[in-house]
Amino acid sequence: MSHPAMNPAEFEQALRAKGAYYHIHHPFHRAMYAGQASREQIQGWVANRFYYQLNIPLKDAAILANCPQRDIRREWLQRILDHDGAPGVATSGEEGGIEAWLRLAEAVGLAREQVLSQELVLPGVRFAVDAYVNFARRASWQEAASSSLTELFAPQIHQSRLQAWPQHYPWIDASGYDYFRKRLQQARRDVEHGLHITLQHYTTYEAQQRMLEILQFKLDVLWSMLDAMSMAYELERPPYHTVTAERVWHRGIAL
Ligand code: AHQ
Repeated sequence: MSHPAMNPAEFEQALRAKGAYYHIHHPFHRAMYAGQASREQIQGWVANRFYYQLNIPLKDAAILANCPQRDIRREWLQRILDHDGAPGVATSGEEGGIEAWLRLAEAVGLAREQVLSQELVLPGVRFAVDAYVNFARRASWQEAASSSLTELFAPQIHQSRLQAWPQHYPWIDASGYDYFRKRLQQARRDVEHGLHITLQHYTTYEAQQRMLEILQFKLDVLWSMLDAMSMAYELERPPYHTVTAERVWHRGIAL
């Protein structure tokens, strides 16, 4: 039995209702906002989230590669510049989100080199992020564009960090908060564009259900990243903890 399609307002409402599952509600995030996170937990979160930030431009480049529409590409391109920084821009503050995240890493007491080495990235985080990038490579550009709409809920999460962290974690250098401040308006602009594409593209009930399934997949990506961090940094069950007390990653030959 086929259902009538939701109208744009109903469809947007259904998308926003998924906010109930946003990772702002994850215990790891709740502990962070409540000031209960240790220095190691915050450092672990920053080092692991770096892998997500690093991969956003690859995900967005996959969307560009799959999109034949110039007008969409010229808007979507901004997302890559937001993270990688505009070419040839040396002025401070314009080096992009990945550089700003490295400043956040230094602000929480991590060394840039260690974060860039990805040695702290947990397998579960890597798998979740890689699943997101590989989805974007394989899916239609519209489906991949829609999967970014977890950012409908992102301004609130950035705002909550800007409010909670300075009071709970005075040991974090305030220069590290530039990233969250920048994302406040970038996320709002991205959502406007992503929502426009999404509300236009999915015009049958079945297609709309498919999109809600895609949004749930992305919510699962974000939630499971924090599950891996909870195992390692809260439950003291990092990968291979029954075998060794050492952190395990293949060191390979020093190139
Ligand atoms: O910093 C974030 C970011 O740059 C992006 C890009 C966007 C996407 O394309 O999927 N999603 C996203 C998100 C960022 N920050 C997360 C956070 O909790 O700080 C939230 C995340 C998202 O909501 O998808």
